[in-house]
Amino acid sequence: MLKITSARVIVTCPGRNFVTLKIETSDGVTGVGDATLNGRELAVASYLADHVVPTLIGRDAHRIEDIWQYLYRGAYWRRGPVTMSAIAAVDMALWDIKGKVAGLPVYQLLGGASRDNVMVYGHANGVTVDDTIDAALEYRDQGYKAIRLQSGVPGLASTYGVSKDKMFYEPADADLPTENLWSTERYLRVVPELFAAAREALGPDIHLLHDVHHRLTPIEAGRLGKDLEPYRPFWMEDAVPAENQENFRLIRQHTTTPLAVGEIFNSVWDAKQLIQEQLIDYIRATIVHAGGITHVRRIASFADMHNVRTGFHGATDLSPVTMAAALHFDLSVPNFGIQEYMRHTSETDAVFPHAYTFDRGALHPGEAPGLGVDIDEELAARYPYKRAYLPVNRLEDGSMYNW
Ligand code: EZ4
Ligand code: CO
Repeated sequence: MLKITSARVIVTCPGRNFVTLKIETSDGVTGVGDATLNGRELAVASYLADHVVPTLIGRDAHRIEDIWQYLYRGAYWRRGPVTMSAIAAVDMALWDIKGKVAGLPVYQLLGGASRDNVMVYGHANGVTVDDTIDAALEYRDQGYKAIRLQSGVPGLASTYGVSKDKMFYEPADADLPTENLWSTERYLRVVPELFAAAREALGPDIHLLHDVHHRLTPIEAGRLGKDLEPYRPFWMEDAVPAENQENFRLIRQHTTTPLAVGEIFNSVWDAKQLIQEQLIDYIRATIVHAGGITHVRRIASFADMHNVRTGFHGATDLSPVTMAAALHFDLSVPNFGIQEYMRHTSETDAVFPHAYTFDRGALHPGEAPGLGVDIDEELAARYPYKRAYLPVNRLEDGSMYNW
């Protein structure tokens, strides 16, 4: 038995906030897990420190599945982003420990590599269509095979996905939520223009992606999907909020543009109908917000049975610990589609030294035992938590809308 002797929650802000769990065992082997929930970080930190950690001490770190079930069923209150991020952190740390004890990278424990490396997509954005195309050309020159395109919308001061900084995009940018304005009509005019220009500038071989970020109704999404069809997008993401999974039927009836959804899902139940009825093509549920490696394995196997592939979330609020875990998973899972990749700042990379590497549009998790990522606690302590919120969104008449 490999006893869990301690578990610490570390909150740090090397440019942005991260919540990390570090588990220690009787043999001195340690593991790390990510528990970051953007804009609600301290809720998960408390869930872990106050309610999960006391129940972990003395348990066998090797019993990953049993501990997962203990934390999920044993809480009585199932699911939800706070609970599932906390469970994910424990789960990632235990896989890290198991890999270190075995002397193997986690992808080997998951069945070994199904591919040579993990195709990622980068984020090209700009205030205008032309700026966005310039940014996309830079990504292509760096070797990216897939690029997400987001441009500003004429008449709107700011919108999701458009950054002041070309290298980094960080939406949680203020200690109280920033207010954005939204107009569906203006937006629906600009996106087809953006894709027409991008196809022309980038040629037929580059995969082009777009994130609607929950802004449309199903019929509007159907129309946008149809308008984009001539430019062969890789996917249209989060076209509508997905509380109502049936909404995707209507979108499907109107377009052959592939659909991706799920970065805010916490469990397989959030996607059950979407997957079972093949209403989507890519599931974006990711390790940290959907219960860890143990649970995304279930989601991915269920998706595989229905010809749905993975396309995990990989924005900057997913720490290098989640990125490492995702890459081990992506390398091994049979029905992999693509992995999102937004570069972390050098401050973040220094706090989380990692074995994964980028080469011409693809990432590889590396061969270090476990997840191949750690947290430099001394350095982390130099960056205290700083409250930061995601923006909120309003329509032009002042009504609250989805951000
Ligand atoms: O807005 O991760 O596809 N990526 C995204 C992200 C999300 C942030 C929210 O924390 O939609 O940019
Ligand atoms: Co998204």
